[in-house]
Amino acid sequence: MAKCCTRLKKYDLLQSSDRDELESDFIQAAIGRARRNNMRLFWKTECIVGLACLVLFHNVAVGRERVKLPNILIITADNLGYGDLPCYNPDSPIKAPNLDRLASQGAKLTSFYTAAPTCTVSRACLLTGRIAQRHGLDYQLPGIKGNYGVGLNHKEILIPQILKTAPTSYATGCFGKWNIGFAEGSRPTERGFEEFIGHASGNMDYYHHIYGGKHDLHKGTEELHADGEYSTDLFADAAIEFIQRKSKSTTEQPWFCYLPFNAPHFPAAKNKRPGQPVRWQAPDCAFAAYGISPDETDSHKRYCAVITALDEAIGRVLDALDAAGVADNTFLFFYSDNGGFKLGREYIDIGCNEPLRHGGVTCWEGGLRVAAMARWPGKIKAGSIISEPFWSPDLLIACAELSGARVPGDRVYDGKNPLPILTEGAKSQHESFFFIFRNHAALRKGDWKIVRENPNQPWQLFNLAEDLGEKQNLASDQPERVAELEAARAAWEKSF
Ligand SMILES: [Ca+2]
Repeated sequence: MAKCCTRLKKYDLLQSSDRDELESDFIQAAIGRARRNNMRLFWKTECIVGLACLVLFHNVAVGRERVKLPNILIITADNLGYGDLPCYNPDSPIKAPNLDRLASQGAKLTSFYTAAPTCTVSRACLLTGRIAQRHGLDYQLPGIKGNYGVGLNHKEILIPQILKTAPTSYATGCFGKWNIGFAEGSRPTERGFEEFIGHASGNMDYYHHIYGGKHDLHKGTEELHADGEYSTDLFADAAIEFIQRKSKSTTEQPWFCYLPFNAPHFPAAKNKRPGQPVRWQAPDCAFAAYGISPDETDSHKRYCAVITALDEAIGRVLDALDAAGVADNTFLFFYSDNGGFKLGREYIDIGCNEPLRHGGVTCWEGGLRVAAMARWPGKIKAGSIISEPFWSPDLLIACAELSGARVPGDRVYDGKNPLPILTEGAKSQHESFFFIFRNHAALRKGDWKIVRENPNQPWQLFNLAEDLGEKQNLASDQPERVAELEAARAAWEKSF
C-alpha cells in the first residue's frame, strides 16, 4: 500500500504524456497479475485495480486544478538586426529599454537560428516545427495573389492546433502579420487560432493598413477598419486585451498568444496612398525619445524610432502580464523572423547585424542567427546568456512539452525540445542545422559551417567559434572538414 501511495505521488508530478505511459504500465501489470491467478483472485485483483484507477484519476484531476499549465507567448519582430538592440550591441544608437528588461529577466540567446532567412518561410517553419523542404512553402508569397492564396499546405499541423489537443486545451490568439496564406481554409481562425487581428501580407502601411493598394487589416476573417492606428500598437493592444481577458477567466484555461509584429520591416511605395511619403513610420512619442521631429528626414533616425515604438509596445505587453498576475506562469519567447536586410538599398537596408555577415534572404549568419530572448521566471535564470545553438522549429516541441500535448507521429519534425537548454544549461540536441533559400545554402555542425551563395560555387568553410563574422574561408586548408559537413548535408537531403 505504501508503495502504491509513493507511486501515486510520483504520478502526480509527471508530465501528462508520462502519466499516460505509467497509467498504461500500471493497468497492464495488474492484468498480468490477474491472469496468473485463479478466477476468484482475478475478481479480487480487478476490484483493487478499479479502486486504484479511481484514486488515480481523482488525483490527476485535483493535480491539474492545483498546478495550472504555463501560458505561452511567442513574440516575433520582423527583419530586426542582430546588432540593433543595445543588449546585443552596446554601440547601438537605438533605445530599447523594455527589451533590455526582458533580457535581464530571462536569457539572452546568442546562437538562436531562424530556420529560413525570409518572412513567409520563417513563419511557416515556426508554426509547423518543420523546415521548408518538408512543409513545402519554401518561397516568399508573391503579391496579393500569393498572400491571399492557399500558401501553407492545409495538411500541415500548426502549434495552436497541437495546443488544442493538450490534456487541458489552450485558448489561442494571433495578433499581427500572418503571411502564410489567407485563402478560405488558410486563415488563422481556420488554422487553430480562436482569435486573430492582423494582416495577410508581409508588409502593410503602418497607419493605413494598405498592401499593394488593398486594405489588409482583418479581425477573424472579416476586414477591420482602424485607419490611423499604428499597427505595432494595434497588435500589442489586441494581445493585451486577450491576455487580460483570458487571465481573468474562471475556467483556469491556459492560453497561447502568438504576437508577430510587422516591425521594423521596411517602407514600400506600393503600400502608400497617393502623395504619401515613402519613409519609416513611428508614433510621435517614439521620435520624441530621440529629440527629433516626426518630420525628421534622416532614415537612420526614423528607423531607430520604429524600433523604440516596437520596444514600447512590448513593454506594455510585459506590464500587462505583470498586472494580470501571470508573468511567473508564462513562457515567453521573443525573436526576429530573420536578420536585417543588407541588399544595399538606400533608406531601407538600415538594420545592423554586427558582428554578423550580410543579412536577410541569405544563408550567412546575418540572415539566420537572430536576436532572441526567453523568459520563464523561476525556470530560466534571470540575466543569463545562452550560446548553445538551437532554432525556431524547436518552439513547436517546446509548446508540446509545456502543454503536455502529443506531437503527431505521422511526420518528421525538425525541432527538438529546447527546454533543457533554457532551464538546465543542457547541451543542444542538434547534430547539425540545414539551411537553404533560393540559391543560398548552408550547414552548421558544431562550431563549423559551410555556406555558398550559388550551387555552382564551391563551399566556403568557417569556424564560428573563432570567426563569427565569417571572414576567413578555411575550405582550402581543411577539405576533409568540408567533406564531413557536405556528408551531413547530404544526409539531410535524403530525409526529405
Ligand atoms: Ca521578415
